[in-house]
Amino acid sequence: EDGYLAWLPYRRQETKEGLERCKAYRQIVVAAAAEDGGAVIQSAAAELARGLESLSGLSAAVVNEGEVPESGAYIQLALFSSPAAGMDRLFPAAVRTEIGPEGFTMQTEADTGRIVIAAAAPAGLLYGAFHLLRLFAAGQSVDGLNIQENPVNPLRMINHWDNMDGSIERGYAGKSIFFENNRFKADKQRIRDYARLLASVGINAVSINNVNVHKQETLLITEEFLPDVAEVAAIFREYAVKLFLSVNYAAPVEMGELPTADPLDPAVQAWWQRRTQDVYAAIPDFGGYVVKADSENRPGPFTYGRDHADGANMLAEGLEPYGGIVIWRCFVYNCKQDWRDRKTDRARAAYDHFKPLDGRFKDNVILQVKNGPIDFQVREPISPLLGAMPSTHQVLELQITQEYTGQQRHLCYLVPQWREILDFDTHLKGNGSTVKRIASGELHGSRLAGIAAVSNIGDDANWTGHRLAQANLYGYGRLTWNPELTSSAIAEEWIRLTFGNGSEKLIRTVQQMLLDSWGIYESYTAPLGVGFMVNPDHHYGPNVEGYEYSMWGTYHFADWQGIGVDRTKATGTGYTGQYAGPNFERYESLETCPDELLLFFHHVPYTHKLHSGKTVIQHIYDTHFDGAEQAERLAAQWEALAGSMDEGLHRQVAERLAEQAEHAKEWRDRINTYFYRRCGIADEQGRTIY
Ligand code: BDP
Repeated sequence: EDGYLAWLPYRRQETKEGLERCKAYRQIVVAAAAEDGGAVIQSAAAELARGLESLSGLSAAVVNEGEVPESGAYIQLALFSSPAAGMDRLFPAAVRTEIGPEGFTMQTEADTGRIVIAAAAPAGLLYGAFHLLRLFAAGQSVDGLNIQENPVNPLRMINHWDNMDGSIERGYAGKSIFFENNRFKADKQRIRDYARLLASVGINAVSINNVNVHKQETLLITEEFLPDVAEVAAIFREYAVKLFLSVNYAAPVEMGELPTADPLDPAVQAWWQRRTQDVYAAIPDFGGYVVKADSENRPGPFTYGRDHADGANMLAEGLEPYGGIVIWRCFVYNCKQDWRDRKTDRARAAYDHFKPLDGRFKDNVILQVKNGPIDFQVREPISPLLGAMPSTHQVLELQITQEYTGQQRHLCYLVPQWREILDFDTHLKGNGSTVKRIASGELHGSRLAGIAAVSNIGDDANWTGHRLAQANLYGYGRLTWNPELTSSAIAEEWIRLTFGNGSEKLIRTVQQMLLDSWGIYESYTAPLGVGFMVNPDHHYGPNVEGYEYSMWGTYHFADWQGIGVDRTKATGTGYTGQYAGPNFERYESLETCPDELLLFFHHVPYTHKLHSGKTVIQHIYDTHFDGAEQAERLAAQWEALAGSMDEGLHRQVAERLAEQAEHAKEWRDRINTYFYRRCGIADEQGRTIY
């Protein structure tokens, strides 16, 4: 089993009851006129038929109203506006007003058993169809359903960092599914299958090329490639996913058409308007542009003495007539800093650059803010910029691809981390000003809001390299739809869909492995929130001083006496001052700073006592010995599942877990040895430190 079907294999139902249920619902009726967004509704119906066919082992079909048996169960997809029988009774006005443009409601009619999925618009029917399929696949009863669902986040996006040569920046699962040899791939089947996966977890937007836009990708908005882009957009459209492109801020210059990219130059403005017009001529529902500007050597408005608002607004103007948006990234910092300068703090940069611009952005600009102030580390505080610009739209940026969390060779289920991020209280508008309320747009009443995340897929047979890393893509979608879902519930859903319901032992074991994995990874890598300690460039594996004397601004300042970055207002870089009241106080003071972030905020001696009662150095030793042991335990837990799943699938994951266990020992020894030699303090338990 190669894993290509991911969480949609729709395995034959294991129980008699489950099987009977799926057999009963093999007819799908569409009650909507063809002009009502036909393609998406067709996808919804086709998915139901395909799923039920596979779950029941019998053929299933989409039939006309007239072909439906008078009695008996079937599934009906209906827009509120459609004339289907009984709609007013099943979905009275009070219910309909609760359902947003992408939401759905679903009911089982008591007397007939008919399940009606109803929505205001086609996308809702698609999400409802996948929701119902999840229930069938999990072997749950569908009697008496009465469900109302709306996605919490308006924008639920995936960012691809794919290059047209086929490579993927920070990709750990093969090559691009979109591009090869500087062109689009001819075979689009894989893109179609990907669109299904995305829609099945509620993703509604995708950008297909890297934020670092090189020469070739600059041409994506030209006549050379727009027909291909349009073809891909059409595939996604059938699954209600909007297509975006990353653009090169200096495109007019790069393409040799203008001498400048100054956003205030009328020729530059006209250039972008013309290009944007071409894009919309090819793709009328194009989403907009994703922009990384003035960041890590990318061009931007700074070159012309302009600021980010000038830059973003210029692009926004071109998109405005078509309803398009600019997603402007806030990952802006000095990547050529002097490592000897302790006062320049990369963590401060996004807030310092963007906060003063609040209120200056056009209404079709969204700022995209990474979850932490540095760069997707296993542990970081929440970016203080999130929510700090009440008059500006923002989306939260997460990283599904495991750049710093084991690169899909180590197991690291990231949903618990994302839950923590979303549940974090910024206190910006009093208690309860959580990141999830900022992301959803609710806290500041933002029209545009949501979550974007960097993709973890490639053309590996199973999409994600590590089969269990599929749970991160699945979990990202589900959590973005509803941030109240728990990490463990999402894990269980994914396991049941992926492996079936046959073995309770398998379900519980894999669930526990997933839930433990983030903590395990954290325990054998960089300690107490200090971050990095990875090999430069590719970022895999331990290298304690890999970035310590470089220009990237990611330092830990370990010496023979202590370690950590003083980011306090009192004596350090003042970064803590970017947080609202209670968070500022909590991080500023050594007494209240949480252990797991201690070294992010404070420089302390190795003998400093944590709240746990341990010294920093003993904590480092203990967590690293323990983490390596637990990585071995993961492998053993998986081993015990041999025989309860497809052999090839079992072997593939077993190999990765074995590598992880080995590699965790290397992490343990490199970190422990480094600190032991620096400070000379022995491990209380006398374990081997080289
Ligand atoms: C870092 C990656 C780099 C990206 C950059 C970004 O190492 O490859 O280009 O973020 O987000 O995590 O732009």
